[in-house]
Amino acid sequence: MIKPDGVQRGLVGKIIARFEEKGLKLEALKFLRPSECLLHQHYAEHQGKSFFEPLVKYIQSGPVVPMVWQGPDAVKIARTLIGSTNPSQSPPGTIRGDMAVQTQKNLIHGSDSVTSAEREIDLWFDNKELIGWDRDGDKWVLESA
Ligand code: IDP
Repeated sequence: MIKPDGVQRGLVGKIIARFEEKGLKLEALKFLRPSECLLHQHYAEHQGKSFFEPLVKYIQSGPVVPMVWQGPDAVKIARTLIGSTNPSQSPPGTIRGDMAVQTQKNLIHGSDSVTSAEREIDLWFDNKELIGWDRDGDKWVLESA
């Protein structure tokens, strides 16, 4: 999910390009202002931490771009493309390493496991919004296509 700082800074296209260029396949995307209730569920694991309320307020401060990217090892690949939570410890070449400075405004959220990805996809999308499609170029990206 591209956070409000990514949208406000006009980085949506650049961030999406990183995932497309890597070879992951876009399965769903939308543009919305998330409710407080949705964010409380999304960040449930951080409830009670000092940064929780400021984090929810910041994510609610503007529209965000939730997306679903699909592919072999997609969660691992996406986390590598995104970089470390703290952009100052994120190497050049990563989204956070190249385009962000501090931990809270680190541009993008990425699911940290397949289980969280399934939970988060369910929170942010209806089943009918997930678009299954055949990508012609997959034979040049995937071993098995
Ligand atoms: P992640 O986004 O890299 O998976 P998490 O630990 O799940 O990192 O934290 C969720 C989000 O909460 C971070 O991306 C960041 O925006 C914010 N956050 C985490 N730790 C801090 C902190 O110590 N100060 C301010 N914001 C934080």
